[in-house]
Amino acid sequence: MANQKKRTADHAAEQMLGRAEQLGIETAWHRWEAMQPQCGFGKLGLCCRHCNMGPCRIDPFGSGPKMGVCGATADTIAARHLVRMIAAGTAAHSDHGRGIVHALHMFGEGETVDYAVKDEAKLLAIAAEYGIATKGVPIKKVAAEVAEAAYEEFGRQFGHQRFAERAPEKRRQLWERLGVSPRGIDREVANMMNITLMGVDNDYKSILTHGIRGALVNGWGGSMIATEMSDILFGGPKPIRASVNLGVLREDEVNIVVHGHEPTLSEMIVAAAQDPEMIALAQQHGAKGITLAGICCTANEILMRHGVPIAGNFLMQELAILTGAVEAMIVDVQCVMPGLSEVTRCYHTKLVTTSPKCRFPGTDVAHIEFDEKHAFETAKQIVRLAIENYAHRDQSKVRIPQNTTGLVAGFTAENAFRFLGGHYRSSYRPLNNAIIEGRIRGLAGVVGCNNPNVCQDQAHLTMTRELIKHDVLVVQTGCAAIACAKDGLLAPEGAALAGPGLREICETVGIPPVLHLGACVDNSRILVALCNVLNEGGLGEDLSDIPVAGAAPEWMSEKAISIGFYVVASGIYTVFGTPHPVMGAPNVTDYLLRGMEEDYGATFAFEEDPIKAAHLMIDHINKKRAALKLRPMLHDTYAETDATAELVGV
Ligand code: SF4
Ligand code: MSK
Repeated sequence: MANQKKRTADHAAEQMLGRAEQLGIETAWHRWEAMQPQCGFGKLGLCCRHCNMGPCRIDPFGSGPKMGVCGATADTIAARHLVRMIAAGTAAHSDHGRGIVHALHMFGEGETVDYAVKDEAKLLAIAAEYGIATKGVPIKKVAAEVAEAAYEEFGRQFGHQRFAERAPEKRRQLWERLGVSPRGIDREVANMMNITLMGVDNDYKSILTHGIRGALVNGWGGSMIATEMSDILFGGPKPIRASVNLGVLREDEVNIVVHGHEPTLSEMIVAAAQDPEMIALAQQHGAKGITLAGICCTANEILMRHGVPIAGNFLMQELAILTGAVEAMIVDVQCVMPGLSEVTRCYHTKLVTTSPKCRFPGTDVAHIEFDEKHAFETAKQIVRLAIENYAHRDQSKVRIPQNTTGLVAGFTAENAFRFLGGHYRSSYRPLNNAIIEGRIRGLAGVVGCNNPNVCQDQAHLTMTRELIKHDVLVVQTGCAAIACAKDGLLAPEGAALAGPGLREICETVGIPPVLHLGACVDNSRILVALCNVLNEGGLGEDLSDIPVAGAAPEWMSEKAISIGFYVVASGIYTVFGTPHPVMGAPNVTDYLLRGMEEDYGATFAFEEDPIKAAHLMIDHINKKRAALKLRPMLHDTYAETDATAELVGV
């Protein structure tokens, strides 16, 4: 296979792809290449299978059909499909949140001894926000009541999400006016599925409006609940050092990789892997110890709370198995590739599914169902299985790339920007002042997945380097954060690549120029952080006033579509790398790229070139700076050097 360089910017991934080809093992990259050319109708959003009169497809260019059998136009078809993507993304993040609430409730009711409240201050703060009395009330009872109040957000029949009240007054009024204040979580998901049924909503703009409300219920509901309840149960993250990339796996230890999203499982696996009984058992089996590493957002969850190393991001799940050194890959839900079982069949690696929501066909995948009541025992059972599998490892097949990079993770809306003021000025004031005075140009959130349709990590790295070079402080979540961690941008030394204003601040305070804010659900931390920026004063009255932009340069998941919509509907301009599947629908495309400005004060942009995308973001940030009448940048590198950027990793 030619052109390996273009498949990934990561040298460890490149080595493992070579290994895959040597052994004739297929990965997502190979399957993507075999899939070319991919369906043009699908890419443009012009095919529909919503009823049995179809499937239908619209001919965007020639004299073929311009309507489905039912009469649906390109705009109706594309809008319906996009909103079903939002529904899936919102459902995924929100069900994750529901799982954490369930664990908190079980703790409160005394039904599990494996979980406890690790952040009492946050529990009390959320209780106050929910209007729950706490004075003299035992902590377990408070936990149960907070969990019950959070459950109500899912089934809410009246009013709107309580966390949506965190949004600035102006934004909430706008949402009310446009009819998109997010109501009950389950209601919004059901509503999106209903209105996109054949013969319900046929007006593209009305369909999109339902979708926007369904996305807002994710950002200001399901995801925010997931983040807040996780902090209560597992502790609010604090800055912590760790390392990343496949080199974190050890030749002489039992390697366990945990992959998926929900920390209820991964937290227990961390505890089990550190249990002296388990370590002794590993030694009895001839290993020096146990190495636990993560993939995808589960990796981010246990990285930010425990410093557990990360093996890689989304596209590296199969490559981790290809090292030949993984005794067990433990998965729960989301972003778990069906192709994993094919790769594990070539090795001794045991694939362990743990959720009734995520099963694989066949008998060679172990299913050990995880529940909150027996959480630690189940985690130990899984770790034991991995240890016993060490004897089956064929050392002649082991190839672990030696690549690792250091990083600092564990920033939150509560702690991230306080570091800018050091211990003595613990507020958002230093951040706001740095923006106002022109040392920091603005903020950017670069988030999202990997996708073999672009060179792995390259867009994340190129865009992020370009942004920090021009004094934009970047925050990240998900696989984007892992990509930049592998490149060293999440280490304090990454400040050497920042523009003069940002570099000076990072070096003074000792933070990286790119802050890791957690998993995909933790994009809610970015919303809260931006509300704190507004509350601090001096940068406008609404989220759309702040010099900030978002991006998902390598998006893959439907969750990214849901995130994108709640971010734009919150007033933040957002650039996606590859377009949403709507480009064959002229009115839908026009609304996303232009029309949303009038309604929400922000739009999407689609730009595959990460340098051009970064410049779109910087131009937007500059426009917002000008509207706020902020001072010119102290050192305006952008004006001087905007043509000098280069793609990273080719
Ligand atoms: Fe075709 Fe309309 Fe049925 Fe879609 S809903 S498959 S466009 S007939
Ligand atoms: S894990 S949703 S590939 S960021 Fe959250 Fe990564 Fe995207 Fe999954």
